[in-house]
Amino acid sequence: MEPTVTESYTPTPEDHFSFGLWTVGWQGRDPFGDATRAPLDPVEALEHLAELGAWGVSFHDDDLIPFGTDERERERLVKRFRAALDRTGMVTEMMTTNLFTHPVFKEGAFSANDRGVRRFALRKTLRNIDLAAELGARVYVAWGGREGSESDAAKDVPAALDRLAEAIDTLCEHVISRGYDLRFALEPKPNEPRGDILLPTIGHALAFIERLEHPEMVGLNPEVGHETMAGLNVVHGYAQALWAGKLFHIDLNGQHGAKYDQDLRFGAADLKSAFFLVDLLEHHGYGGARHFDFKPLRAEDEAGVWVSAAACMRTYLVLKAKARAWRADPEVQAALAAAGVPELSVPTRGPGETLGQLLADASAYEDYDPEAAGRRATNIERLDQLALDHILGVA
Ligand SMILES: [Mn+2]
Repeated sequence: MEPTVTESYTPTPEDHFSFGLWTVGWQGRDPFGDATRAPLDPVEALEHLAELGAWGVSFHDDDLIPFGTDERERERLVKRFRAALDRTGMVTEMMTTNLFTHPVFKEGAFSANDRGVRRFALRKTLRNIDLAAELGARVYVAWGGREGSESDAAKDVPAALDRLAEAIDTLCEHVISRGYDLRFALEPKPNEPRGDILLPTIGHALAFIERLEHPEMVGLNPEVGHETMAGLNVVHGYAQALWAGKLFHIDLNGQHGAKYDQDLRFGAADLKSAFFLVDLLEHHGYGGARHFDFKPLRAEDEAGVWVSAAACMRTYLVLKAKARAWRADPEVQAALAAAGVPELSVPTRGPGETLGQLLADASAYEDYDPEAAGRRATNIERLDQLALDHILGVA
């Protein structure tokens, strides 16, 4: 569709787009190759992202304050970053902890077999939560990159889950005791860097949260690529998190199927899934940041980094406009009705219908014709093709 005056696909802070400092700051180091780009100053990242129309950033402690930095230098770096936030009008909407890069975390952090490592990981996180509160972040993400194993012999998984729960409970206790306005979001991932990671999918994480001392303070930060790596339907996963009231934050990116974590720019891999994801988020009232966790291709130079960051936001806005047009199209509305989609919102039992009435309703069973119902039209193919037509711009 043609963009209107209000749909120029130019992002503004009202769109609530945010980026991890580690995304545009990724130097392209991978298991087989050295960095292809120079380090990026976090303040420079803020300035570039603000120019492009982003609203905020997120970061790991070590993205701003290198591991092992002394107290005086830490204060200087935070002060300088804070001044850049004020200058650019950008917000720190989310923060998280790097519990995966330093060799101390090689066997895990909150669920490491070594108790000293677990206590160190807790203290590193608690310290950064204080900074998150100071900078006004509202969400604190916990991605357990090293929480897992390659050997089932070397990890007592129920005990590891106990320790993981103990850690999240401790973080919640800290937030409550300090009176911070901060919620936690667990980020599921099936594997990489560990062979198998604990809480591998949205479903595992949702079940884990129910066992915590403060489940209301803990939600999810699902990532498009991570669910795709697990071979799962991204839209279904995000929808269930939303349905459970647990979609506290999101990571948007792109991934071609079940292979290494590609972190492609949003929409670059499965456009159809990206369309339905944006439709879900916009139509079902997701209120959090539209946060991108991607890696500009290693083959790109520094200019290419900003091209890819701008493209993430542009694609989201284009898909948002297309999703709106899809829902407003009378032909689509007729096709949705023909496929019975709106009927799913009608409860299966009638208003006030008792179990006895259901059991006594001959039309529901004794007189029901399952053979005829088995022959009914579902009209899914036509509806799905209409979605493709909208995505392709020929509707
Ligand atoms: Mn990823």
